[in-house]
Amino acid sequence: MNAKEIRELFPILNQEVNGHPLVYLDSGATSQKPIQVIEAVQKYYHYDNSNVHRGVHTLGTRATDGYEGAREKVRKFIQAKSTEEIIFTRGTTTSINTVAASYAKANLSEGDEIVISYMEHHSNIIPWQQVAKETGATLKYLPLQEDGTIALSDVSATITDQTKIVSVTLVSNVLGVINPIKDIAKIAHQHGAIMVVDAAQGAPHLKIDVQDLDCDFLAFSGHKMCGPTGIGVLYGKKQLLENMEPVEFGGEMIDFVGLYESTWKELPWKFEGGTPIIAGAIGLGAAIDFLEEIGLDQIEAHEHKLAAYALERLSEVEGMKIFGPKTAANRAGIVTFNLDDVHPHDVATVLDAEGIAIRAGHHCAQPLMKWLKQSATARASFYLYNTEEDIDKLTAGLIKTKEYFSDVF
Ligand code: 7TS
Repeated sequence: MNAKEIRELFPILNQEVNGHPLVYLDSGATSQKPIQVIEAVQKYYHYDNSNVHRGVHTLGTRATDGYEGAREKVRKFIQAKSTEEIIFTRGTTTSINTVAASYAKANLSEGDEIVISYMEHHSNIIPWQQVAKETGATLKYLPLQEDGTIALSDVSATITDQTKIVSVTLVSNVLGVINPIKDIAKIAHQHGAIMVVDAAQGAPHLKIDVQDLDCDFLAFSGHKMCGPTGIGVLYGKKQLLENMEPVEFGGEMIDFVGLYESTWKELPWKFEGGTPIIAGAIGLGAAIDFLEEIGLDQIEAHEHKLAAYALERLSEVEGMKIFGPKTAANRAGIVTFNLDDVHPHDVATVLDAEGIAIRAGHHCAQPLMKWLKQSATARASFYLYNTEEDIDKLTAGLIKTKEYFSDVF
């Protein structure tokens, strides 16, 4: 299937916005959903809706099978050893907060270090700031090279025997950089630290093998990979999860409840307090089926091609400044830029009038904006349904924006 045929499977893309066919270039914020995912969620509510793990009735069994079936799909998708290692959460943010609140607060104390990088999303910064405040641990940043990439020599120089947690994004949501997680994990482990991976921008676009990466925790969100909002995943190595306390307490996660003491269910359910996100998990399972049918290799190659094409076309626009690596090598389908003195919000507004959706702002990465010496940037992010024609329209829209603002000033 080519990108045009894939696009046909996304009903939302078949519409006009402000009198122009929609060009959606904001998949980094959230992806659109194919008909298969929409129908899977609809079918669940239409025929199977029930609570899980409790009913002996038929609908309860169907809902449980759908929910637990989705867990197995996730396990296979990231090559985890066991479904005990797959915890459903609300998304990447909740997954990272779970590691911070449970593992980190129990295992860190004064003198310990947490290492993250300058390119992290706020969701992979603030939980660690909080851990540092509460435990007395020190938060350290991996520096970036001039093109925004991380050098392994800097990783080796930053991680020490005092480092207990290293948490880095697989793909930057601003620079599009793909980080050498496997190598970073190796260095972390040599110092006895654990490796946490923010895969919010990685899981939708790259084949992930948690055993090959040898990461200890990995977090991602369903909504950025064709699935519904409100569902995400925390992968954790069984041995670590077994020794961690739950973060949420209540129904679903207990084994026995006494008046003053209770015991927890086994993995993964001890981390899933309350009625879980059943429809979300089923939708995520359908999204995984969809992505695997197309093939993660094909998706990655397609985005890589689009990134290379976008770098080439956008460079034609006068006054264009593109951030991150100059070539598409080691880049996912994200291109962030600024156009001379035109504020990125103005760029996004003019493009919107042309039916083109991009993101403008700090992209929840204010430390990175500081490093880039920008208060805000514009970002185009691509997915499997985007085409070179979309990038041609973006380029034309940016030339128009530039002309418009040159006339104004
Ligand atoms: N980590 C990265 C690298 C992200 O890009 C995002 C969301 C998150 C974590 C948080 O994911 P959530 O699903 O829990 O919200 N990034 C973006 C973005 O780039 N634009 O909007 C959301």
